[in-house]
Amino acid sequence: MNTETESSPETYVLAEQIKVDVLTGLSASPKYMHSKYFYDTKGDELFRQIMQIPEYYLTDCEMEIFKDRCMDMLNTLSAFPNGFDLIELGAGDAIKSSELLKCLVHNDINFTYYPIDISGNVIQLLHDELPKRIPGIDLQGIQAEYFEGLKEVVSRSDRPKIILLLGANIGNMPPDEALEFCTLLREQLLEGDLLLIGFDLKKDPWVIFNAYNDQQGVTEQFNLNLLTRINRELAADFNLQNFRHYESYDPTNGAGKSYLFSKTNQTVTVAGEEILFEENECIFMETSHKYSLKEVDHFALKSGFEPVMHLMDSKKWFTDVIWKAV
Ligand code: AVJ
Repeated sequence: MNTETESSPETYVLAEQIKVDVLTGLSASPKYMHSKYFYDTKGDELFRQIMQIPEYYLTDCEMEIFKDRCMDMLNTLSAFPNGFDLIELGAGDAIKSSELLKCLVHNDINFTYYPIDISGNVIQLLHDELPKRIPGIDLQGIQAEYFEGLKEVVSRSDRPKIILLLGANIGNMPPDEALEFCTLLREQLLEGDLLLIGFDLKKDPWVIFNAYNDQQGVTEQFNLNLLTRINRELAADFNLQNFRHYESYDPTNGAGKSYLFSKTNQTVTVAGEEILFEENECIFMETSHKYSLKEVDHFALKSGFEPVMHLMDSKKWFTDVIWKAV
């Protein structure tokens, strides 16, 4: 499955959607884009590179949690004697969740793993690779957005659900949207179902700033790649040399934001429409919101969950929490 070359009905809908979203965002003031569109094949690869750069601590911290604490997770997660569905929203390469999956399989826990990802490329890779890494795994990948995919699983199976939302993916939403997201998620679940969710924590603001403003410039390439994608998919003519990345982090509220700004006055054509940029005008590309532990607990209670467990890395920079639907 490859969203760029396939011409199935779903791909057509996706193509229409990206066009509407991009034109809406570029006609707004300030201009913005949806960060979900970062992840085409090249974007997936650039994000894998981001996870390797020294400044991007999030992956290492969460990996440490999954390497060290799987048995603790397992005790809480294996509370369903007749098995469960383990649904990972935004599975990506599933490296972190693989630690947990291995642990569950080795302990003969009865479950089906449903990785859901917007990238068909990612789902294909998981189907090729995961059964080799974790023999015996019951795997059903779904290419979809989060709720679409979740509804699909609910229609296929009525077993209890455990949702994984790792990698601070929830950080891509501003707090009010994130809260609404958790509330909607809760509505898809039954009492007793579980959610294991990662939040990047507030910390030394320079550490956060540097994670999104790396020396090698991979984050800039990651942002610029969305313009390349738009050039290809929406017959646009962005000149990448005319845009630069800018990052901001506000330690008073935890809001990390990334932008591309126009280096000059210019006109760009996107899907037949002319978009004017003034010198230094910004496109708001992505939110990466940071929380305190207290805010995380508050989120659980406000969205219909009860916090069951907090797991943290040794630096206390990142947390994976387990919430129970009440
Ligand atoms: C995939 C949303 C967790 O916000 O940290 C990394 C994406 N963007 N560097 C994040 C990202 C720039 C990442 N998430």
